Amino acid sequence: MVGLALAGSLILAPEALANFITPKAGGSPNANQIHSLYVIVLILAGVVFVIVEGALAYSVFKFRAKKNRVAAQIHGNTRLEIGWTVAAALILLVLTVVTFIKLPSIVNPPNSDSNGLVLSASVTQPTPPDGKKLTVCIQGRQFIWRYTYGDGCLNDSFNLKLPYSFTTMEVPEHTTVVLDIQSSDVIHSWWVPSLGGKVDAVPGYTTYTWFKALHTGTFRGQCAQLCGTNHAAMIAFVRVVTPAQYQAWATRQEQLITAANDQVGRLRQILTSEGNLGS
Ligand SMILES: [Cu+2]
Repeated sequence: MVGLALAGSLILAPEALANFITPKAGGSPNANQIHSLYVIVLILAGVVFVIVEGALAYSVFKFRAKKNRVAAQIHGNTRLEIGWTVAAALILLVLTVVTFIKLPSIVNPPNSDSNGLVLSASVTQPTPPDGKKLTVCIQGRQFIWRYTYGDGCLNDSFNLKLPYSFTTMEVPEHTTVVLDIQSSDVIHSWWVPSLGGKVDAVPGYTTYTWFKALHTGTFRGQCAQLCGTNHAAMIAFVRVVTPAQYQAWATRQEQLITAANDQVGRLRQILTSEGNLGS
């Protein structure tokens, strides 16, 4: 019955169980590939489960102990034993081949769509075939995510006055977004399930992943590595907007940052002229 229920749930309710027994997907091609690989493995495992448990249940019933009968003493069945050994090896072979066929589409970023937005063309990080992408640097710190947008965000974001934001990442749809991930304190883990795999933010290293949002909307994520007392509050949102909306947002952020810097500069001047600020 358990086997039948499992098989039934596999066949009948992919929607209802979409986020229950399989990974989230739908936001980015790599997330979709991870999802379909998971489903292939799950179905194969389900078939094996039903066959093995079915044979077990059948045998327990068919050959149950009966009064006044002596059990047959048999040695085994060579053909059967070779058969299930070969079958198991074949299943592993199929899973290996399918996995290696799918891996490149999970690991390597594809080109942006023609209606996407292309902001940079650098070749130092994982890069789509045409080299065009939006780079976003992610910095994990106790207990918030910081995002800096654009080429040079890893080393020179301050001088370049690149736009930045916290907690909510703003990105254009149909655009390949390559993420450079770092941490300033302990190990964190970047994970927005609908947009692909989970990648650790490790102090002293830069790790990479990517996504290409298939449509606008807001996707939720969460630091997936216990990083301290406020780990549970370390949430992340990715807000996917149209390319035009993204550019307007980035321009506005740059203006706000420039205005804030000017204000600090003026305050510094006043304080210095009054002798209230040491040089
Ligand atoms: Cu964290």
